[in-house]
Amino acid sequence: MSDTTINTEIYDANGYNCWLGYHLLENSPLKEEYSKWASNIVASQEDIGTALSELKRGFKEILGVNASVSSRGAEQSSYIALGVLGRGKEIDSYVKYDEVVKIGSEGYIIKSTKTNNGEEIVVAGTTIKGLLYGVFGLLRLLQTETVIEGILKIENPVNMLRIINHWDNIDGSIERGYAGKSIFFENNKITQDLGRIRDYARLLCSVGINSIVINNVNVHKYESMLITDRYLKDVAKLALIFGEYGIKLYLSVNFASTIEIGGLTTADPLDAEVSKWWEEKAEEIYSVIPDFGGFLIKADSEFRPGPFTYGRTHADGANMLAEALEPYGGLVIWRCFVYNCMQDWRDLTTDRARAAYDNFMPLDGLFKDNVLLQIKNGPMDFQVREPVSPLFGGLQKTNQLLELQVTQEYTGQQKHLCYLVPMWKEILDFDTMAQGKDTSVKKIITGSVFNNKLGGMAAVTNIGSDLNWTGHQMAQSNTYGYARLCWNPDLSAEQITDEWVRMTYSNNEKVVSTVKEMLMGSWRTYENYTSPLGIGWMVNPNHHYGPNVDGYEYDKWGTYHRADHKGIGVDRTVRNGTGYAGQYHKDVAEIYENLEKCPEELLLFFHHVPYDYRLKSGETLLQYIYNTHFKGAVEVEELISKWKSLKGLVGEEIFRHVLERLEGQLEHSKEWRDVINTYFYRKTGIPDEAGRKIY
Ligand code: GCV
Repeated sequence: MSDTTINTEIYDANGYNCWLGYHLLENSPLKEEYSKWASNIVASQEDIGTALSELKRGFKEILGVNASVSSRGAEQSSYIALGVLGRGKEIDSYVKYDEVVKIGSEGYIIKSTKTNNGEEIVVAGTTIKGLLYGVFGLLRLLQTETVIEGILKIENPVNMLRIINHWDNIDGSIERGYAGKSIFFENNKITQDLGRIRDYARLLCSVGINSIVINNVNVHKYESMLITDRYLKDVAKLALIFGEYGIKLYLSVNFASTIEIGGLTTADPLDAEVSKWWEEKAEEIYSVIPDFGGFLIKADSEFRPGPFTYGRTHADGANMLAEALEPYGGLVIWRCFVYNCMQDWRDLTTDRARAAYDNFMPLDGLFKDNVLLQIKNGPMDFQVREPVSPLFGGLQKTNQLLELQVTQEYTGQQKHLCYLVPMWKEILDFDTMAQGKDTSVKKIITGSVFNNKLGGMAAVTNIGSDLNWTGHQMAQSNTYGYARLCWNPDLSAEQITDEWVRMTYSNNEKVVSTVKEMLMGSWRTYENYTSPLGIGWMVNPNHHYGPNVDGYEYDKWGTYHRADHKGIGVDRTVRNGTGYAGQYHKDVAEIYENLEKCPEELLLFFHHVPYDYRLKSGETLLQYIYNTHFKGAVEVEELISKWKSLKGLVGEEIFRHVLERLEGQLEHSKEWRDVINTYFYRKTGIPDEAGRKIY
């Protein structure tokens, strides 16, 4: 906790500890079982202090046990042994050879063995980081009241890079932040509240995050200075704290830093002076932060500079930076969110959806080994529903990261409950067919399908300085869920949700089933009352909150949806439209191309459809829009009554806070319903078949 003089009860009551709130198991029959071995910790390695103290803290808070620590186990009847494998027989003797070989550098084993006079539990990794993950893994089992007796659990993260991106500005503001100010920056300075940073690091580590980018991808003048001596020492302090929890720190950099802060007149990646400047910069950074992760770059996008200015490619730009970082093992993460935001949306021959693929496919295979391309999940911009980017399955010779958005820019800005794990599962499971059936996104990003050296996931965080970190306390579930999917994208949404509810609120079955139901349906509910069938946007300009069908700021003509009095939707077919559907593998393209085969939830993304078109349900398109918008608002009412049924079963303050947010959501969902329905009623003149009043 950041300040020990602050009343910790207020922190607890508001959800500051998130899923590490560690409720005391009161009536659980398992408590006694756990407590037998949890009272005696056997650990002798000197550098495992963080893992040890986390374990002790967990036992104290979950079981009420003050564990004693000793260096020998055999004397006690039951005990838990803790350590890094490969450092001598004290810990190695607990783990068999065929088990050890299955534990990767970030993996762990949790094993329970019955002995003559008790039970022996072992938690071990092959590295300190793996051991830490093991400790949090064990505590998760306790928190969710899982039987440990007889367990043999070997876990390794599926994705190599599990990254959090902050869009924090150095003045303390956060681009698309809905939970207060930055926890890193304040008034152009780096925070001195390192206690909070430490709390954050342990939260992230507990769910397996191993990389963090602390500043916004839109790097302006001041942010450029983060890689100068004005800030580097303070950045190093943050890096040290994250390092203790196995997390590497990265920085977003301005592609034109040579001009912004370097005194050069060019940022041409093929200019010798420019590459020399970056080489020296890399040397300087690594001399202060030896464990520095690397750079994240947004180039040639939304007014950010990039290699196009010099007639160079993005491979030229990325590789120049990659060469500078290579001697230190640093990585360049290069975003594919490159498009012309000044495009004229009335011009039917340009289609923003095509941009990432058109820009990056020709470069496949031209990037250095320490470059990764970071690709947004969809071709547009984190809309409530989009198809998966065709770069997944398209790119084969390039390291790739999937970029998701945890912060709810277009999904209710943490004023609305919108649990995104079900959406992310669909994205990860999407079959690109690139190498026949079962070439899913989740496989591609591990690097295993195309033998890429690096891969993983990144997401824009929803974290800020609010006491509960995420504004809407329930939005913590999105942070948790994202991280758990990075660790293992095969986990089901149900399991992740179950864990989160149990760890955050309680193991009370009514709480578990009710909150799970609320979370699992909330994305669909949000979609119901907002933008239908993949058409996207429909938001107010700039801040992107609230309904405005023609409002998207980059389309001042209000034409992106191609709505007129007869129909709506964008024809992206190869046959008649923008040709975007043809960017997918032919088996997928064929489905999107074909009006009858196209998944209905993406109908308007791929096709221009008349309002009287009949959907599979038998409803006309127009009636579907009316129906879902009425339904969405009703579903929010149901969310409220579900939550109210938990009064007395969750903490009072959290109960009040969530209820308040849900009531706000109800008002806004009605506004959405009315604005969207009225828009289409006015366009078509056709009333609702059920005779409901459209305002
Ligand atoms: C950081 C969208 C957001 C921008 C964001 C951009 C990006 O356009 O509205 O705020 O900029 O995506 O991902 O770079």
